[in-house]
Amino acid sequence: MLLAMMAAGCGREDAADTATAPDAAPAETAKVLNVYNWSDYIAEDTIANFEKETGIKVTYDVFDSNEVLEAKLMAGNTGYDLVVPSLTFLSRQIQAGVFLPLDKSRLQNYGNLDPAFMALLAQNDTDNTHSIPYLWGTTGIGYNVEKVKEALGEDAPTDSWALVLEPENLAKLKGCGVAFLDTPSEIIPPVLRYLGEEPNSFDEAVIQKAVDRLTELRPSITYFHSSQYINDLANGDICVAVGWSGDIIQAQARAAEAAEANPDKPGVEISYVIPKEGAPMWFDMLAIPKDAQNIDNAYVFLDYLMRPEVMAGIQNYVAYASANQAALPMVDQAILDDPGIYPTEEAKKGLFTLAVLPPEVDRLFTRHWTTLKTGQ
Ligand code: SPD
Repeated sequence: MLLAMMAAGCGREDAADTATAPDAAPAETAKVLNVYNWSDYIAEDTIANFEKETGIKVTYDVFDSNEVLEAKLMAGNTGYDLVVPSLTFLSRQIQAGVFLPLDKSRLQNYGNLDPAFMALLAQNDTDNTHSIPYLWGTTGIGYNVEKVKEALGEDAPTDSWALVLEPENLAKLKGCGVAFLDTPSEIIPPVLRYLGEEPNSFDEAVIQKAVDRLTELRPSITYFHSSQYINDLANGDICVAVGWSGDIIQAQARAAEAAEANPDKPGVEISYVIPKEGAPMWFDMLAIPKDAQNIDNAYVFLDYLMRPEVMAGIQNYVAYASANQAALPMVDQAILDDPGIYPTEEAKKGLFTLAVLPPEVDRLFTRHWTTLKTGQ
């Protein structure tokens, strides 16, 4: 199922161009929409084009961690009409009754979504009742090719988690700057996988092994942050980041643009790798909170996002994969061919999804994470 879903060209021949003008919002609805999405996760013109076409004014706020979004959702009254949790977080938020069931008859472009993908996602959102897939990606390693070579030599293990999870390697990279995502739910599983353990283990003793390794690595980690690494990699301020696929590919693009603009300055070459031991893959989902105030407008925006040309424009800008099969013919060939965005058959074998964490494991992760970051 996973493999079929990730075939870059899947369903391309069948892709129907179902682009349509969005429904106009009913006259009594305020022409506003409040969206809460991940940072660096939409094209420059997506919102402006939507506002121009519909007259709906969008307030667009950003976050960079599921934990932050979840805290708001669980507290209620977020003020948002559309939010974008990752699938595993969405799953427990559904259990908590946070989202509105979607009326698919209001989404004319729903048929653009790949059915194989939808079946996979239905494992966490039964019958795809509450959510629509936005973008998906992997968690891997971004690195500055030149600086890593300088620090670790020609044989640097750039295809392996050993690059960042072996303390002696990370100690050598410390001088040029190391960033890790600031989220235990994304970091503990790949550390466990590298250590030969079940990445989604809920066993305290097994989790402790990852924590011990991270504690050993801690003196070499410059910072934990889930978005700052894009610019820092692009500017050469750090040389390695454990981060999200598209974000690192955005760093690559920003570095290339800077090099073009300043041909006299030495350029920065960034690579993204899905380590050979395997890596997390994840799906970010669009959902409407139950207490949303502008539900009609949220539907109009959801349908707009599912138009092939809109989704392809987003993908071409943020370098992530989508589940919109009708968009594929409009996605740049460079994106479709990039193994960091659409993984190779070999890489797909090692990808794993993240588990929905029970509350006690979630609390354990948070406790370990605080100690790791603050030393207390
Ligand atoms: N800059 C946008 C990154 C989006 C990452 N989504 C993360 C999902 C993690 N499970």
